[in-house]
Amino acid sequence: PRTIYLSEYRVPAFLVDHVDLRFELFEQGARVHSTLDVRRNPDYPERAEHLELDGDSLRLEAVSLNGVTLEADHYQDQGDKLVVLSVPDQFQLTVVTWIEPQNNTRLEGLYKSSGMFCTQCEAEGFRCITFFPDRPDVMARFRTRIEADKSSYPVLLSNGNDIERGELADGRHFVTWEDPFPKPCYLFALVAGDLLLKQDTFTTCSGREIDLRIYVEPRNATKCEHAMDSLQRSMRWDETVYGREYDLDIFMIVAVDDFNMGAMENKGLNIFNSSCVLASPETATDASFQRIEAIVAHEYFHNWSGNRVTCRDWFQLSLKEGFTVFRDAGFSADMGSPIVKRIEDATLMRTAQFAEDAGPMSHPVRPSSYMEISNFYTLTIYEKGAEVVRMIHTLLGPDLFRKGSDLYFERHDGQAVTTDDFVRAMEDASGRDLSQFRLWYEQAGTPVLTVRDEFDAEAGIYRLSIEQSIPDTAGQTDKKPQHIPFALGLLGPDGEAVPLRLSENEADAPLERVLELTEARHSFEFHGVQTQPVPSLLREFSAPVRVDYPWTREQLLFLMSHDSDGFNRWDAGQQLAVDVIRSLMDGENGAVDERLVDAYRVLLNDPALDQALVAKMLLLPSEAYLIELSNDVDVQAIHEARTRVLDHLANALRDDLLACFHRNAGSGDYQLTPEAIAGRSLRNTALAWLLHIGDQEACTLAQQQFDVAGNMTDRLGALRALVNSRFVAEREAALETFYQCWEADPQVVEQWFSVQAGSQQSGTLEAIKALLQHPAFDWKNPNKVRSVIGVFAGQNLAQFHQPDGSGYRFLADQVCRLDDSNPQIAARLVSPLTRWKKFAQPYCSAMKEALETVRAKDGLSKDVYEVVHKSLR
Ligand code: B3K
Ligand code: ZN
Repeated sequence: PRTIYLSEYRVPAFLVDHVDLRFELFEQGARVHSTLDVRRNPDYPERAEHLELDGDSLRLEAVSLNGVTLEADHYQDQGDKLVVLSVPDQFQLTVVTWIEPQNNTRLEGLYKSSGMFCTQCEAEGFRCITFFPDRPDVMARFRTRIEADKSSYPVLLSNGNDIERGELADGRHFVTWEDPFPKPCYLFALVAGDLLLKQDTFTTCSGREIDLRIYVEPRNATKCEHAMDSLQRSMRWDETVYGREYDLDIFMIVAVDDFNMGAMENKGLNIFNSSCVLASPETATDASFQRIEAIVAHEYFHNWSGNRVTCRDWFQLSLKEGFTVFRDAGFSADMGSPIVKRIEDATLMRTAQFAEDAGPMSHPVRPSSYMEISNFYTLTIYEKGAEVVRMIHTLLGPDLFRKGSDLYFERHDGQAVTTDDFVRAMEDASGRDLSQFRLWYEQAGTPVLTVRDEFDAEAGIYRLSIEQSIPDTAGQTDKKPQHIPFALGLLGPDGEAVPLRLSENEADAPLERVLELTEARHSFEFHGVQTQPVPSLLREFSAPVRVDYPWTREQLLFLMSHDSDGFNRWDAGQQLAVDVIRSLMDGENGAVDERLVDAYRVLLNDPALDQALVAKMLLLPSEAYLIELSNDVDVQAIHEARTRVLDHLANALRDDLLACFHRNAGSGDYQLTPEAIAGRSLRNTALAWLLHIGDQEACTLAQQQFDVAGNMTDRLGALRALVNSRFVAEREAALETFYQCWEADPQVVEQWFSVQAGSQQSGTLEAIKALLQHPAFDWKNPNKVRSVIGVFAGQNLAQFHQPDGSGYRFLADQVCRLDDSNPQIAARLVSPLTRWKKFAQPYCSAMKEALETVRAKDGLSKDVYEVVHKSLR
């Protein structure tokens, strides 16, 4: 496969002003008539003789230019390109193609999912529908006419407004849609099916009434309320916080079962993975409610950050994704608990994005090359990209940031632009120089800040030295220092905030500062400090960096109970737990530090603490995070040490956990407030810990909760606790009952698969293989594949990393199998194997061997090829 480079970017040779599409949909295939109004791009440096259009898996039926059918010697059908020879300066080109949506298992372009037609065009799926300049800087107005059998496909949807509909012969009908906004073809969408409509309205800030529609399969009629509610709140929030009003008269969401990603922001017609839109308290957990709220918001926010202002090329993907993730994070924080949201985001960064940044697929937020763009929808583009925008927000402050975003939207409305354009708007609006800051977009790798301090009691000076270094990553060495906002505070002996005087007589010194690091080495002096303070570093995770500071356990315990920054209280608890777990791995048979037990006891018993924060603080660092922090990783050793700490805590705190369980019994009705969510989380954590140590009383409580729970969070919490316990008979009975009860609901069955695939007890390789044979498992449905294979290989680390390599061979086999039907999913699944260099023997060699078997497969897709080759080199 060919590598594409950012440096090769050229403006398009031809522009398309208007696209007229006509789809004839049949069971045995679809005929697509496409008429393009094309003209030469005046900005293209030379005169291009021929027009080149992209295509993929298309059967070409006819080509005509200005209404005249072209003879075969006037064009070349090269399969992935249609070249129309010697074209005039301006013309109309009509292309007719035949495609087979019913056989499309890649789920890119036009395909069928549970009987309905739907599309996914980002990044390069439109070329699977018709020949077109499939690049985001070609923006056109689309008119789309859809024709299909009326009884099977009563609902026919595309972008924009429906302007005409009518009957056709043979029981067929048509609807024509027109989208007044020019857009790149990756935002095109079409849906045809027998769908139920849930409708509501939204009145915009300027008083326009928007018709909001959610289309689902009829059986899902009762699961749309939360998505509708989330949509309305997102629309209001974007008006209030960013001044962005919705621009069409209709906004539609369609839920489809087979979908590679979470959702897609097609103009006016968002298409969602069912699991990211459908929810009811009986069937969805708190986590899915929150996920749905965030994704509905994310896709809605794209209407401005992505659609009105789009990307010039796919190297700029983070322009829309990083910014939109930043926006949806702000929304989620405002809708729930900001601390919890920040903890979740920082956890994802530190466990998964840092790992990506240190692995073979590492790339900058703005990559400079790729083979397959689908492989670059990564945590780096999305989450690190959002952190980069967040740092701009921190450096500018909220008001100048808003001025910057207003300028960005105004200056670039209707354009396809670059991350650099985004930064320039921020600079122009604020007057700040972000030239060094731009390195965040260009350099891959996670900066390491080495922080050391000393206290000069006599002079009353506390000195902090900070050194930054950025590790070498795949293809990038000798990096320059980056511009890092570093938030900190100092705590005095009673936990009080110490004023941060950077000069001797500074009056009204702040209690928290954001230091701006720009050099490889800085030192700061804080004056007028009476006693040795405890530093609170990188508050709220003010930059996506690692901090190396020689913490003592006393300091961490102190921060855990005194830091005014809730995030750092949580972080201190994590560091302490990491330290305790690691010391068990180093020293043979060391005992668990009783101070950790005491700290957890306080958390469990002090009702004055923010319970949402407590619920997070009680969760021990995950195995994935512990692995990320280590080199030459022995997974089983990490698993055993972590399990020992968990055992010890659960035994020592048994009564406190039971009390916590009962105290958080919850009231009857299901609420989604941070308090209610925290209560359920605490209750289920307590249950899980107690079942972990085989507590009989807790087993009975779990069975009761499983039977009577009025919501899925508690029911699944009980099931998960049982499944992870040694109560075999109870576990099997609960799994059986659960399936019987929910087998008709795909979203619930996915959770049922996940619980088993993630289990320490039943999630063994044999059990996983059995799940693949289960009648509810479906290789063509990405959610099912993810809920079994993805969860096993990506989350059940102790079971996946078998010293004999059986877990790895299993994964390699499944990747090869999926590579033929759905390469995008296959390329994502292979990722746990790509980190082989990080692991100790025998894991390391066995992982590498498994990767080599994937590499040896015949006809490997470009997607998997790129990941496997980069990992083995
Ligand atoms: N923009 C889509 C991602 C589509 C990826 C296709 N391979 C979802 C989102 O980020 O909103
Ligand atoms: Zn997005």
